[in-house]
Amino acid sequence: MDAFFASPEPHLCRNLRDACLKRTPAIVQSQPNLDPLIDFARSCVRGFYADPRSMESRFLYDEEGSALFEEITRQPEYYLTRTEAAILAAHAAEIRELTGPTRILELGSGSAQKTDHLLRAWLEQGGPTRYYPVDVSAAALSSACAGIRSRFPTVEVVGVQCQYREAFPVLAQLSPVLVAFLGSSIGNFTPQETLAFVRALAAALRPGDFFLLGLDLVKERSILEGAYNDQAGVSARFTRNLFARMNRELGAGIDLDAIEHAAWYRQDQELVEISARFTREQTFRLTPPGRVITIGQGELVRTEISRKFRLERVMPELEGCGFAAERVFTDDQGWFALLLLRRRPLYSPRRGWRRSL
Ligand code: AVJ
Repeated sequence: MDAFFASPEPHLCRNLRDACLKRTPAIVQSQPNLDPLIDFARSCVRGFYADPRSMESRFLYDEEGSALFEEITRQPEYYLTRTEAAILAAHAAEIRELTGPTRILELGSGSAQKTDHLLRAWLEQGGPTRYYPVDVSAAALSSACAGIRSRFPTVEVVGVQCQYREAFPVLAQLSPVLVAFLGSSIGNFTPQETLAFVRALAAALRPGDFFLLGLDLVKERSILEGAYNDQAGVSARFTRNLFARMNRELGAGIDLDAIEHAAWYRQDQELVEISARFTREQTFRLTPPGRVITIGQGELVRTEISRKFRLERVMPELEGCGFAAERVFTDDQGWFALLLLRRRPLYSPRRGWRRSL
C-alpha cells in the first residue's frame, strides 16, 4: 500500500477513544510531537523546489484560508456547494434509511453547514447521533463543533484535528460508520493519490460501512473557469493567502502585490489547475529551514488541482477498490454527483470472508 496513506497514528486512536468513552465534546489533535511550523516550512521548501513548483493544498486552510473558502462557497459563480447542498437536502432521509443509525465521520468538514441535512435526517429517524468532524484547520473545526452543538444539542460531537489519512486508524473503532467526504474535495488529489486514498479508506473500514462521496462532474469550460475566477476576487485572495501565511508563520517577506491568481481548465486532464503567478522576480527565505528561494518573473507556483469526474470512469475505479455503489444522486443539470457507496464484504473460496483487501 502507498506509504503516504499507511501511517497509523496510535496517539490519535488513543485520544479519540478516550474522548468517545468519556463522552466529552473534544478536539483531538494528531501528531502532538510534530511542530506544525516545521511541517509547513518543510512542505513549502519542497514545493518551491519541485518541478513544476507546487504546494500541498492542505496548507491553504489556516484560519484565514478556511474563512476565505467559506466566502468562495457563497459566490454566485461557485455552484459546487449550493448544488451539493440541494442534493443532500433532497436525499438525506433516503440516505439514512439505507445506512441505518451509523456514526458519521466527515473528512474535511470545514464549516460543516451541509452536514446539517444529514444530522437532521439522522435525528428524525432516531437513535443516538454521533458526529466526528475531521479537519486540518483548528479554527474551522472548533467553530464547526460549536455550531453543530448549538443547532443540535443532542448530537455528540468529537472534533478531530488532523489530516485525512491520520483519521483512518480510528474508523474500525467507529463502525458502523458513514464516512462523508463532500464538496469534491477528493478532486484535490492526483489520480494516483486518489487510488491510494480510496484503497486505504476501504482497508480501514469494516465491510458494510458506508462512504458518502461528493464529486464535481466534467462540464463546459466557461462554467468551470468561472467558478475558480469569481468576479469578487475571493478565489484570488484564497490563493494569495497561502503566501500571506508563509509571511505570517515563516517570516518569508513575500510581496503579495506581485502575486496573481491564475486558474484554468485543462481539458486534456479534466482538471482545474490553480496557481500563483509571480509578476516580478522575488527572493525570500523561509524559517526554520532558512533556505533562500528565488522565483523568476512570470513563474507559476501551483497551489491546487481540482479534478472533474465522469461517473462512467469513476464508478469502476471505486468498485475496484472495494466499494459497491448503493445510490447515485445528481442534480437536474448533471453538474454534481453524490455517491452512497458501501464497503463490500470480500469472499475468497480459499480464505473465506476477509476484512481487508
Ligand atoms: C475544497 C477542494 C473542493 O476544488 O473546488 C475552490 C477548493 N479552491 N476554489 C475546489 C477551491 C478554489 C475546492 N475544494
